[in-house]
Parts: sequence; structure tokens; C-alpha cells
Amino acid sequence: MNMKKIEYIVGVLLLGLNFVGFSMEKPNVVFFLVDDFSWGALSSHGSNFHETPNIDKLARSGMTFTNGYAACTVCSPSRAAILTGCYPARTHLTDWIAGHRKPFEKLKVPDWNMKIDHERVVLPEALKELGYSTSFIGKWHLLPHRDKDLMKDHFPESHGFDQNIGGREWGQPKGRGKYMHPFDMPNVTSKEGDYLTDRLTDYAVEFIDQQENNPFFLYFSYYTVHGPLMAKPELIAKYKAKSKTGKFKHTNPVYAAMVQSLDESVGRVLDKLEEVGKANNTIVIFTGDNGAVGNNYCAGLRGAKGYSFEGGVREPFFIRGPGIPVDSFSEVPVIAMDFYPTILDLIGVPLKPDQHKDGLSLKPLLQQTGGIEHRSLFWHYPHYHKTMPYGAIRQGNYKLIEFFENGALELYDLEKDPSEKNNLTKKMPEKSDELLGNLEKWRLTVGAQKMSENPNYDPSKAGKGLKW
Ligand SMILES: [Ca+2]
Repeated sequence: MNMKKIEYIVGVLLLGLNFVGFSMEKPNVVFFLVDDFSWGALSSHGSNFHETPNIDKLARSGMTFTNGYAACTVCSPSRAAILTGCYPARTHLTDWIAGHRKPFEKLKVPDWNMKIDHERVVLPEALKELGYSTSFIGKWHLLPHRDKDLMKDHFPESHGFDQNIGGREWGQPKGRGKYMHPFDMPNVTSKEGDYLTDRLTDYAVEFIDQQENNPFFLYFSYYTVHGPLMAKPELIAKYKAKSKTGKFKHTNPVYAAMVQSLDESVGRVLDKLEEVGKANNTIVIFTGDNGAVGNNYCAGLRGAKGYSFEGGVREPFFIRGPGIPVDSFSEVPVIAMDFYPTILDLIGVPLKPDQHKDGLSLKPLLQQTGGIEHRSLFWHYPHYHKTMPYGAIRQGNYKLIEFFENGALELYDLEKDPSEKNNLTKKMPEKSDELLGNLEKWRLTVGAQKMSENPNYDPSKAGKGLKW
């Protein structure tokens, strides 16, 4: 057979594969989702104690969104928002599963949803339809675990992932050794001395190694840096020694060691992409699900995980990939629901607007071909946590927070006052009214669940959480 004939046959085969969705051209997708992680934990953003060379390099290799947001100030709703492309207020999955049990508060928490409904075509399902092999690694935290029967139908494998490494109902490692062997997690083996972040990374690089010409979606959803704070002894020793060498903003050697293990993990995955020659044809995303625990890591923003302020929701938000200039920045406010349409658009397939209803494709920003539609961003948290129940809107540079118990309003100009210190409601009552009106309109549009007066309200018991 001559070369021309071989080329012809290969061409026809590729065309055929392309037709059924197995294009070699489609970019792969690697999604790093870090738990309870904020800007301030990165060495490039103010931590002279932590060491994050790989994450910092990843950020520089694509676009950094300086106003990137999580959809919620706690875990599960943010995770569901990434996968569904819908606001937590729309899916009614509005709190971490299973949430606090506080039955004596002034307001009654609505009957919210502790799962992703199967009628929704989630991001991994959309990619699977396109011929992607899909891997879930790490923390899932989207199981209705107070309903054991229902729970069986909501593991990652039931939501479009071919494999599930480590995903359970847990919001943090709860196996016998937690971050240390033994992990007691689905499809995770371990031996003495194994550290969870490293072990999950083994599976991530193995998954990349196993892929041939099919495109793949690796969703690496870290358990780290959620508590309990546990790290490798040699790294803890390193940071203990470092803490004695000068004055640092951060001083927790265990946390710093966890961050280093995270950074090394990201580095190993990116190195593997290089090694197999797929780095240039892979979209890589890095973000967090909510702010850090404790304001110390929130880079000067107010609040932290569980609060209504920017420290609870403003996240590292980096995207690199084909056609995205290195070292580029965007100040446009963007949010977790945008990942779903953005990924489809970067792959070059039609969007699914009836699915990712609350996301916008960021491709025009990423490839610097134009802007995106002007819109406001919203949060809806009808639950008691560190914050009181609240709703919020970001419209342009202004952010209004409404606390549901007493109707108290706080208005901030995030450009002039990113730390939310100066409440402008008295100075700008019209702006405040305008944003409140838009927030109310939005709640109706998405069908947000409202809180109601609590018949069991007992001021003497309010504020106390009970066990489920
Ligand atoms: Ca979290």
C-alpha cells in the first residue's frame, strides 16, 4: 500500500471518529477545585510564608480573573453550581450538606435540596456526550446522606463521571486516618506513610497516562485545605524551621505544609500533561469552592468561609488553554456557573443554554475578542452559619447585602472599598433601593426559596446548633 493510500484511509478513519464525537482535536479539560482556599494563601498574593511556585506559574500561563467568585460561601452549593451552571438559588441546593440544625432561630430554613436532580445535564454528562472520558477525584460532598436510599443514586458515577476516586458524602476526610493512611475511600488504596493529597495525585497522573486519543475531563476536587489540618511531618518540620527565620504574615506550619502538598500536586499533574505531549491542547482551570477558614488567608478582604462578605466568596480564578494569552488579566466579575458554558465554547461545540442557565461563556474575554453581557451577580443563603441568613447582589462596583432576619442592608463600593468597611446605605439610599429591587426581582426569576417566620422561635435557644 502506498503512502497516499494510507493517508487516505487514516483521514477517513479520523473523519469517522470525529463524526461520532471522538476528535483528536478536542482539547482536554483539567479542573482543579481546591477546598476552602483563598487568594491570600498563594505566595504570589501576599503570603511570604507559603510556597506555591506551581500554582503561581499556572496562573501566569493563562488568564487571571481578579473578580472571580464562588457561587456560595460554603461547599456543596458551590460544587453543584460548577457542575450544573445554575445558581444555588435555582437548584435549591443552598447549604453545605447536611447543614446546621438550628431549629430555634427567628426564621425557618426552607426545605432545601440535598442533591443534584438527575434531570439536569451536568458538565461531565455534557462532555461524556462529546466522547470525553471523565474522571472524578477527591471530595464530592453532594450526597443526600441523611437519606441512605437516595444517596446510592447520587455518587459521581451517577452524574456523568466514568470513575470516582475518593468521592463520598464527606465534606472532609473522615476515614480512619483522615489525611493519612488508611483513607477508607472508594477506589483508593494506600500504605503506611501515604498522604491523601499525594495519593489522589497518583490517580490523577495515572488517569492522564491511560488516555489515548480520546479527549478527557479530569475533575480534581481536592479535600485539602479543608480541616482537619494534617500534613506530612517533613514539610511541617520545614515550615516550623522557616517560621523562626523572620517575621511572616502566616505562621501555621501545618497549613503551609498542606498548601505545599497542594502546590506539588498541581505541579505533578501539569508536568504529566507536558510529558504526554498534551499540555498545549488542554484547558486548565484552577479555583476554590469558598473562602478560607479564618480571615488571615483572605488577602485583605473582609470575612471568610461562612460569611456574606468578599472573603467568603472571592476566589482564585485562573484559566489557561489554547488561544488564551499568557500573563493576561480580566477585572470583569465572573462566577462559578461560567465554567460550564466556557468549557463548551472553548471546545468549539454548541452551548446548552437550557442547562447552564446562569453561566456565561468567558471565551470572548479569554481570547480577547470582545466582552461579555453586562450582568449582576447574586448570592442567596437562607441559612444560619457564621453569617446570619442573607442575600447579596454585585452590580458594577457596588455590592448590597440584605440580612433576612431584620432587613438590615449594607452597601459597599468594592472598587474604592474592597474590604467592605464603609456601609453606604445612608449616603446612597437610591442606589441601595435600586440594588435591593434587582435582588428581589432576581429571586423571583430563579425561584429562590424564602425563609418564613419560625413557630418554634425561642430567643433563649437561638444560636445553638443541635446534632442531627
Ligand atoms: Ca469548601
